[in-house]
Amino acid sequence: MENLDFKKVEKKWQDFWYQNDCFKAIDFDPRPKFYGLIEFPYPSGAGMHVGHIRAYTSLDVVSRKRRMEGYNVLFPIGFDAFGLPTENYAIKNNIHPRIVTDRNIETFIKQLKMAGFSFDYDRVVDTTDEKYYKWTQFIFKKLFDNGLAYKSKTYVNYCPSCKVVLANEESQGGKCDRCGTDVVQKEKDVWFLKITAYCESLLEGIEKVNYLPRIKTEQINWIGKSTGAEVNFKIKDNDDVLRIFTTRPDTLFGVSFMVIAPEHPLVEKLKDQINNYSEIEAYIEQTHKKSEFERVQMNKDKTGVKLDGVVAIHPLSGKEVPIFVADYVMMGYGTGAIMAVPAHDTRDYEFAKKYDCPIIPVIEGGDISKEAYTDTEVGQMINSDFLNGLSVEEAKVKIIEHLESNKIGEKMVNFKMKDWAFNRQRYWGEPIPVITCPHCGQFCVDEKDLPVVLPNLEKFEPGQDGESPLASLDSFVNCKCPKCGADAKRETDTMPQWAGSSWYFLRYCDPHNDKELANYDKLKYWLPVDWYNGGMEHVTRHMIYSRFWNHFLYDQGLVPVKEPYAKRTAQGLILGADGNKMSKSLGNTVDPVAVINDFGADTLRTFIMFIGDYEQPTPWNENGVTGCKRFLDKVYKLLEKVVPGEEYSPALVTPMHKAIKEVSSDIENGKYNTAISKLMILNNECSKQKQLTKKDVETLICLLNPFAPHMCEEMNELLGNKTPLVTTPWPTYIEELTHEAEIAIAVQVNGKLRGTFMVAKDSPKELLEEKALALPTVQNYTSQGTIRKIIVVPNKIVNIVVA
Ligand code: ANZ
Ligand code: ZN
Repeated sequence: MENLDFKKVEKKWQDFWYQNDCFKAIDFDPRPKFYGLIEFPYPSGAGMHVGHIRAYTSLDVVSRKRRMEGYNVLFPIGFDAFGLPTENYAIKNNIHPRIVTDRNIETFIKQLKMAGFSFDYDRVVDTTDEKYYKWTQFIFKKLFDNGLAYKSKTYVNYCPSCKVVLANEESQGGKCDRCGTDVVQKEKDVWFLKITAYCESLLEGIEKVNYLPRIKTEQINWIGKSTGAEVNFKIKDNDDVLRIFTTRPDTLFGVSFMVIAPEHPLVEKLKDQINNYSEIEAYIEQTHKKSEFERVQMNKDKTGVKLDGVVAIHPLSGKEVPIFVADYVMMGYGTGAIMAVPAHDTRDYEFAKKYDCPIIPVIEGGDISKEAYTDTEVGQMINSDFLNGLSVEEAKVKIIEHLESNKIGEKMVNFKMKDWAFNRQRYWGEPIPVITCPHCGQFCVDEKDLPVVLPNLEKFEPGQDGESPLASLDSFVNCKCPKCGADAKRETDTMPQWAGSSWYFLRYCDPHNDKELANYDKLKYWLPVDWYNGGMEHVTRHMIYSRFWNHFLYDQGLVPVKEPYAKRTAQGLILGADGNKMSKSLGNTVDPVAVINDFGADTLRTFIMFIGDYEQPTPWNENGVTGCKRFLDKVYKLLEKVVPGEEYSPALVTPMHKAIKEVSSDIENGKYNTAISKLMILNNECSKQKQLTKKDVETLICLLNPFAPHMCEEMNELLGNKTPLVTTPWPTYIEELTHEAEIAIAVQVNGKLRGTFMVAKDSPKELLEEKALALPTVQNYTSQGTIRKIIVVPNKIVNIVVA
């Protein structure tokens, strides 16, 4: 028998699937539904990389299995196509980003089809399509009309030489990506979305969904809820108060100084009383050169300046407390001011050592001559007046009671998450649909006037002085106020990269609707997404932003479920063969299209699922590819041995039932690699037989089909079956038939036979050990000494050495 001509066969089945709409999701179909979602790609000019293949194959496997199980499957694909790389490419090559985007999308679709992914290509969305971003703008309008979009001053990365605002990824290491000039922080009035109004809602939702534990943890930390208190410290000889946020109000008696952020308004306000104001100003100047990331680094050298002439008063002891300005305190968190307790906070400790402040322990236990004592579990309060003798938890309750009844402070909750800076000063993004009229003020364009279309430009270069390129197009900027007819101006900032991806999973449910963002009943049928898979790098920003939009749309009655994603998993990176992250400069990249051309899509898919634990980073391995190719070729050759028969060959009954059970559960649990190794074992069992029944081979190819669908369809046809595997039922197993007969295991203690027990063949070592130690005849000996060693010979003997 000839080897499989994979080029011909893969093309043949791709044509078959698409011409027969095999992957079409059908609205309102009575079968149970399954909605599998992968993170839609950014259509870069480089086309697909192997990371895409890993991310998409897993849910393609699940989706193909679900179809065989009788589900109506929605497995869609689209393109997150606004963004910088395309824009920069367009500028460099003087070509319109629209043309670049269309070209890239076309390449992507061709490549996705080559890989045999079972997407419903009738539902493709493109975030840069007017018909799509009309609804992105509509959601912005809803947010705006509900007070959740506002303009505010902030600092942006700015290149004084190019005169443009830079995204974080364009200003790494504090240098402009374009010209290398030092980036400065420039104050600018920009749009924000009030995601902070949804902190509690987003936290509560995490309790109700099935995300991997580490994903939940990342989201919880990102939202960053802290419970503590705000406390007022009076300023001496003055009516001002300095309000601080602390998670440790119990340590109030350990305060030895205060720290305020360089941006804190009190600095400016107390200007006249501060004797060393010029020194303070110089320090603030320095701060503006640092990024927030640099400022909060734990191990960096602490710096600060003491206010000369202004002190605070401790609210309980009445003692004077010095105030410092230091950049390790951020204005954007809490109140922008802290009470410093060097004995129990590491940053305060380092600062106190450097600036010679007293270190007063208030919890007994640590050795504060060496480091701050931060353990809150053990230890009692000391040096703390009415708190003495209490535990930390008790002291927190008591001090908050005291602060509240004396009106010195109150219990307070704070969140790390800030409002979402929702703006770009670039061309290739959704225009923010806002008009400012001298008479009517600032408002969002009416729904009937959406979309505000991105105008055609000759040049896409960023505008001058940090403005968007749209600001230079008078015909776009100047408009008539739709309310009063006066001359008005359009907003020229565009939306950030994250906008279009914040609701694409909704659009997939009804991608061609031009009346609504999606029909409510269709959303009700398809939502929630049953399984969402993507990268760990997207579990905070993208997932939290999109959950926020969905919560909001749910509150608006536009979406039927609050939590959009019922389940979320994440794939590990595919590294280069050298173990490093794949990168052009290291020359260790792998082109998936080349692998498809050389070995076939089935081999690529199987290999990428077999390469290692799905969640872990795994290096590429050329030998693994050829190994998988050999495995598939061997499976194909099984056709040579087939004789008619609707039953399993007697020798294969157990292996078949066992494989069905284990491959099924491995796929459900994301253990794709072990699913494939079990198929390899089954294939070896089959190869040992002189003859195989038709049923033997059918079951094997049904189980292998989600991974290597082209070859399996071809084999199914060669077996004479009329129904393609896409719609062939997934095989079932009988539990009793999944076990081999039991075998006897001997147990020796110090070389003497002390018992035997029966167990299933090929039971794991741990089980044999456990069963051996549980035998009463063995325990007679083990209880009299200590077990030194246990040697297990699988399927034979357990040897216990007792001293
Ligand atoms: C006194 C204290 C004593 C603190 C102690 C900690 C330990 P979370 O919310 O967990 O991150 N803090 C408050 N506002 C700050 C700001 N704007 N910039 C930098 N640090 C700030 O931690 C809150 C703690 O971080 C607060 O509790 C405060 O220091 C500091 F033994 O107050 B603590
Ligand atoms: Zn007006």
